[in-house]
Amino acid sequence: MTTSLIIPAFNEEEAIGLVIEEYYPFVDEIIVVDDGSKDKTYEIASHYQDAKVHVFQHTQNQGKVGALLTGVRKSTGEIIVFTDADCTYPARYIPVFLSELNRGADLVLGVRNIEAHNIPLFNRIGNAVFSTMATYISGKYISDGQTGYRAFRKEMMDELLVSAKSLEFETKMTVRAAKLGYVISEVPIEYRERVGTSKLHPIRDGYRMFRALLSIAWHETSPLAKMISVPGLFLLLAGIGFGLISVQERLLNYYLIHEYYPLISVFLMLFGIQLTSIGLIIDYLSKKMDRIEERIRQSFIKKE
Ligand SMILES: Nc1nc2c(ncn2[C@@H]2O[C@H](COP(=O)(O)OP(=O)(O)OP(=O)(O)O)[C@@H](O)[C@H]2O)c(=O)[nH]1
Ligand SMILES: [Mg+2]
Repeated sequence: MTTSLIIPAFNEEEAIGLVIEEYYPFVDEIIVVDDGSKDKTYEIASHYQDAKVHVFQHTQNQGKVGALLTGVRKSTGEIIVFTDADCTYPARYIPVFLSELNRGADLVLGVRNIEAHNIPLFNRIGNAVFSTMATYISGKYISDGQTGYRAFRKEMMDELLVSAKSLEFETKMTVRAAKLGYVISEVPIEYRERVGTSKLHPIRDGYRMFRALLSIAWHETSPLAKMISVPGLFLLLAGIGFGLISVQERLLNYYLIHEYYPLISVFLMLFGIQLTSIGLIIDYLSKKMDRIEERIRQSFIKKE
């Protein structure tokens, strides 16, 4: 089976050459997708073009997911490996990934356990939140759902139908694979300090992370649970609103202009909390049912 490595690269002139050289002996094809870089990334990568290394360019920046998908489309291998263009993920794990795939894994994740202090604090917090969410949604323990170093068979990507444009891509891919019953294998890997400057902007990326989490929660929550929880959350917010108005009136005027507001506030908050909790319980049970169904389906497939 042939292996294609996909490297999305955005302004990585300092690292891209080192990454191509390091991975060269381990794979059959290297696809570099330059994501509209403003520096010399494209020129440097092009320098390595040969029968094995292919370099593609987005004229405009499309983000990491866009670059990964272009890479998958252009690749010819049966096995796809994703890595980053910043020298953080060592190439020496590729043989381990491939042997995991041969042993029956469908998706191999490089779990950043070794030298994990090299992961920026902001990313570490994000990873913890995403991985907890992935574990809750999929029912399988996922320790690093956001890792960018992963290997899988190309056809799995088509079956997963991951709809994501931003940070949620990696976690959604992991969650969907777990939910559809694919075997996930975790390989502990070293995470090195990045070469070149970090592109993290706490505010911009914090906002993106928040949106990504909302997107995953929205897509993975059962429809009935949403129908109950969403109105519940609105009632809770309205209750808090009435409560805050009462507190403000009490502090500014020493008496309440709207004397029924505290009562309305408590009523709305209690009702809101109840509805939200019922929604969450329904969601939990429906996820459990999905898993039982999946297990029954799997046991039928094995018997056949
Ligand atoms: N940030 C960013 N990365 C992109 C983009 N397009 C492709 N990439 C590549 O995606 C990979 C991951 O991006 P990184 O900037 O390393 O993101 P990170 O690992 O979360 O954070 P740092 O390494 O601290 O910057 C790198 O290989 C980038 O070159 C893009 O639009 N933005
Ligand atoms: Mg990085």
